[in-house]
Amino acid sequence: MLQLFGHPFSFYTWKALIPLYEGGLPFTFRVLGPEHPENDAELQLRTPAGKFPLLLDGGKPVFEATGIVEYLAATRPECRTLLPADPAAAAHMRMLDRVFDNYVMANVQRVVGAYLAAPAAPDQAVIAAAHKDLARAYRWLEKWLTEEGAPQGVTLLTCAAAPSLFYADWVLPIAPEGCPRLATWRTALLALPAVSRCVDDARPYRQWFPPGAPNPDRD
Ligand SMILES: N[C@@H](CCC(=O)N[C@@H](CS)C(=O)NCC(=O)O)C(=O)O
Repeated sequence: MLQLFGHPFSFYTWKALIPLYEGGLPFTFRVLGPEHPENDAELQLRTPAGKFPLLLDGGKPVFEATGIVEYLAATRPECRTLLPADPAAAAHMRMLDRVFDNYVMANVQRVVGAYLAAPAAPDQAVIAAAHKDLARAYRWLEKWLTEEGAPQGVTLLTCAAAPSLFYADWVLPIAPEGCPRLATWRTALLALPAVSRCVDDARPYRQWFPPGAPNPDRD
């Protein structure tokens, strides 16, 4: 039986949950938090940095969200289509996966980090720099979508893009006037059953989002 260590509100946990849900794979969700100290103890023991998600397949630990998606694609027939069979297409998808972690999610984390460090007076210079870099990533993604079109199916790209664009839009809204394709793609991603399940399961925790969650009537 697979075991996933993570939290329903964590974007990198979503990245691992999406392929599990999409593939209909049975797993035990070992939620992290003060109510389950034993889960945190095991996470600390099994991972190099204590970061989540962590997947346990029997006794085998698999960490880094992308590593988990890759592992599921390699070991579970239900997940084989997460990566293209063609090696060049797979390499292209892996490159795009890095764009979402390094230039979308990392900038969301910079803003979140500024609020965690000083909730009442977050460093405005840090926030402005993160917004600038995020806006640049949005422009690049809009151009990419114009050239290549919105990706189809549930793949590694879905696992990377859906959580990062979900939270990025909370930090710096993706303006439909400036980035219409990106805004439309985000909406389409959130409508995928595996993704909407993550969004719904995270609703009770929205007040935890350090910069403040948007109006509850929009995702
Ligand atoms: N590179 C890691 C990043 C994971 C990560 O930053 N996870 C966050 C939760 S979304 C975390 O563990 N935060 C707690 C910490 O940094 O101690 C991955 O892709 O899995």
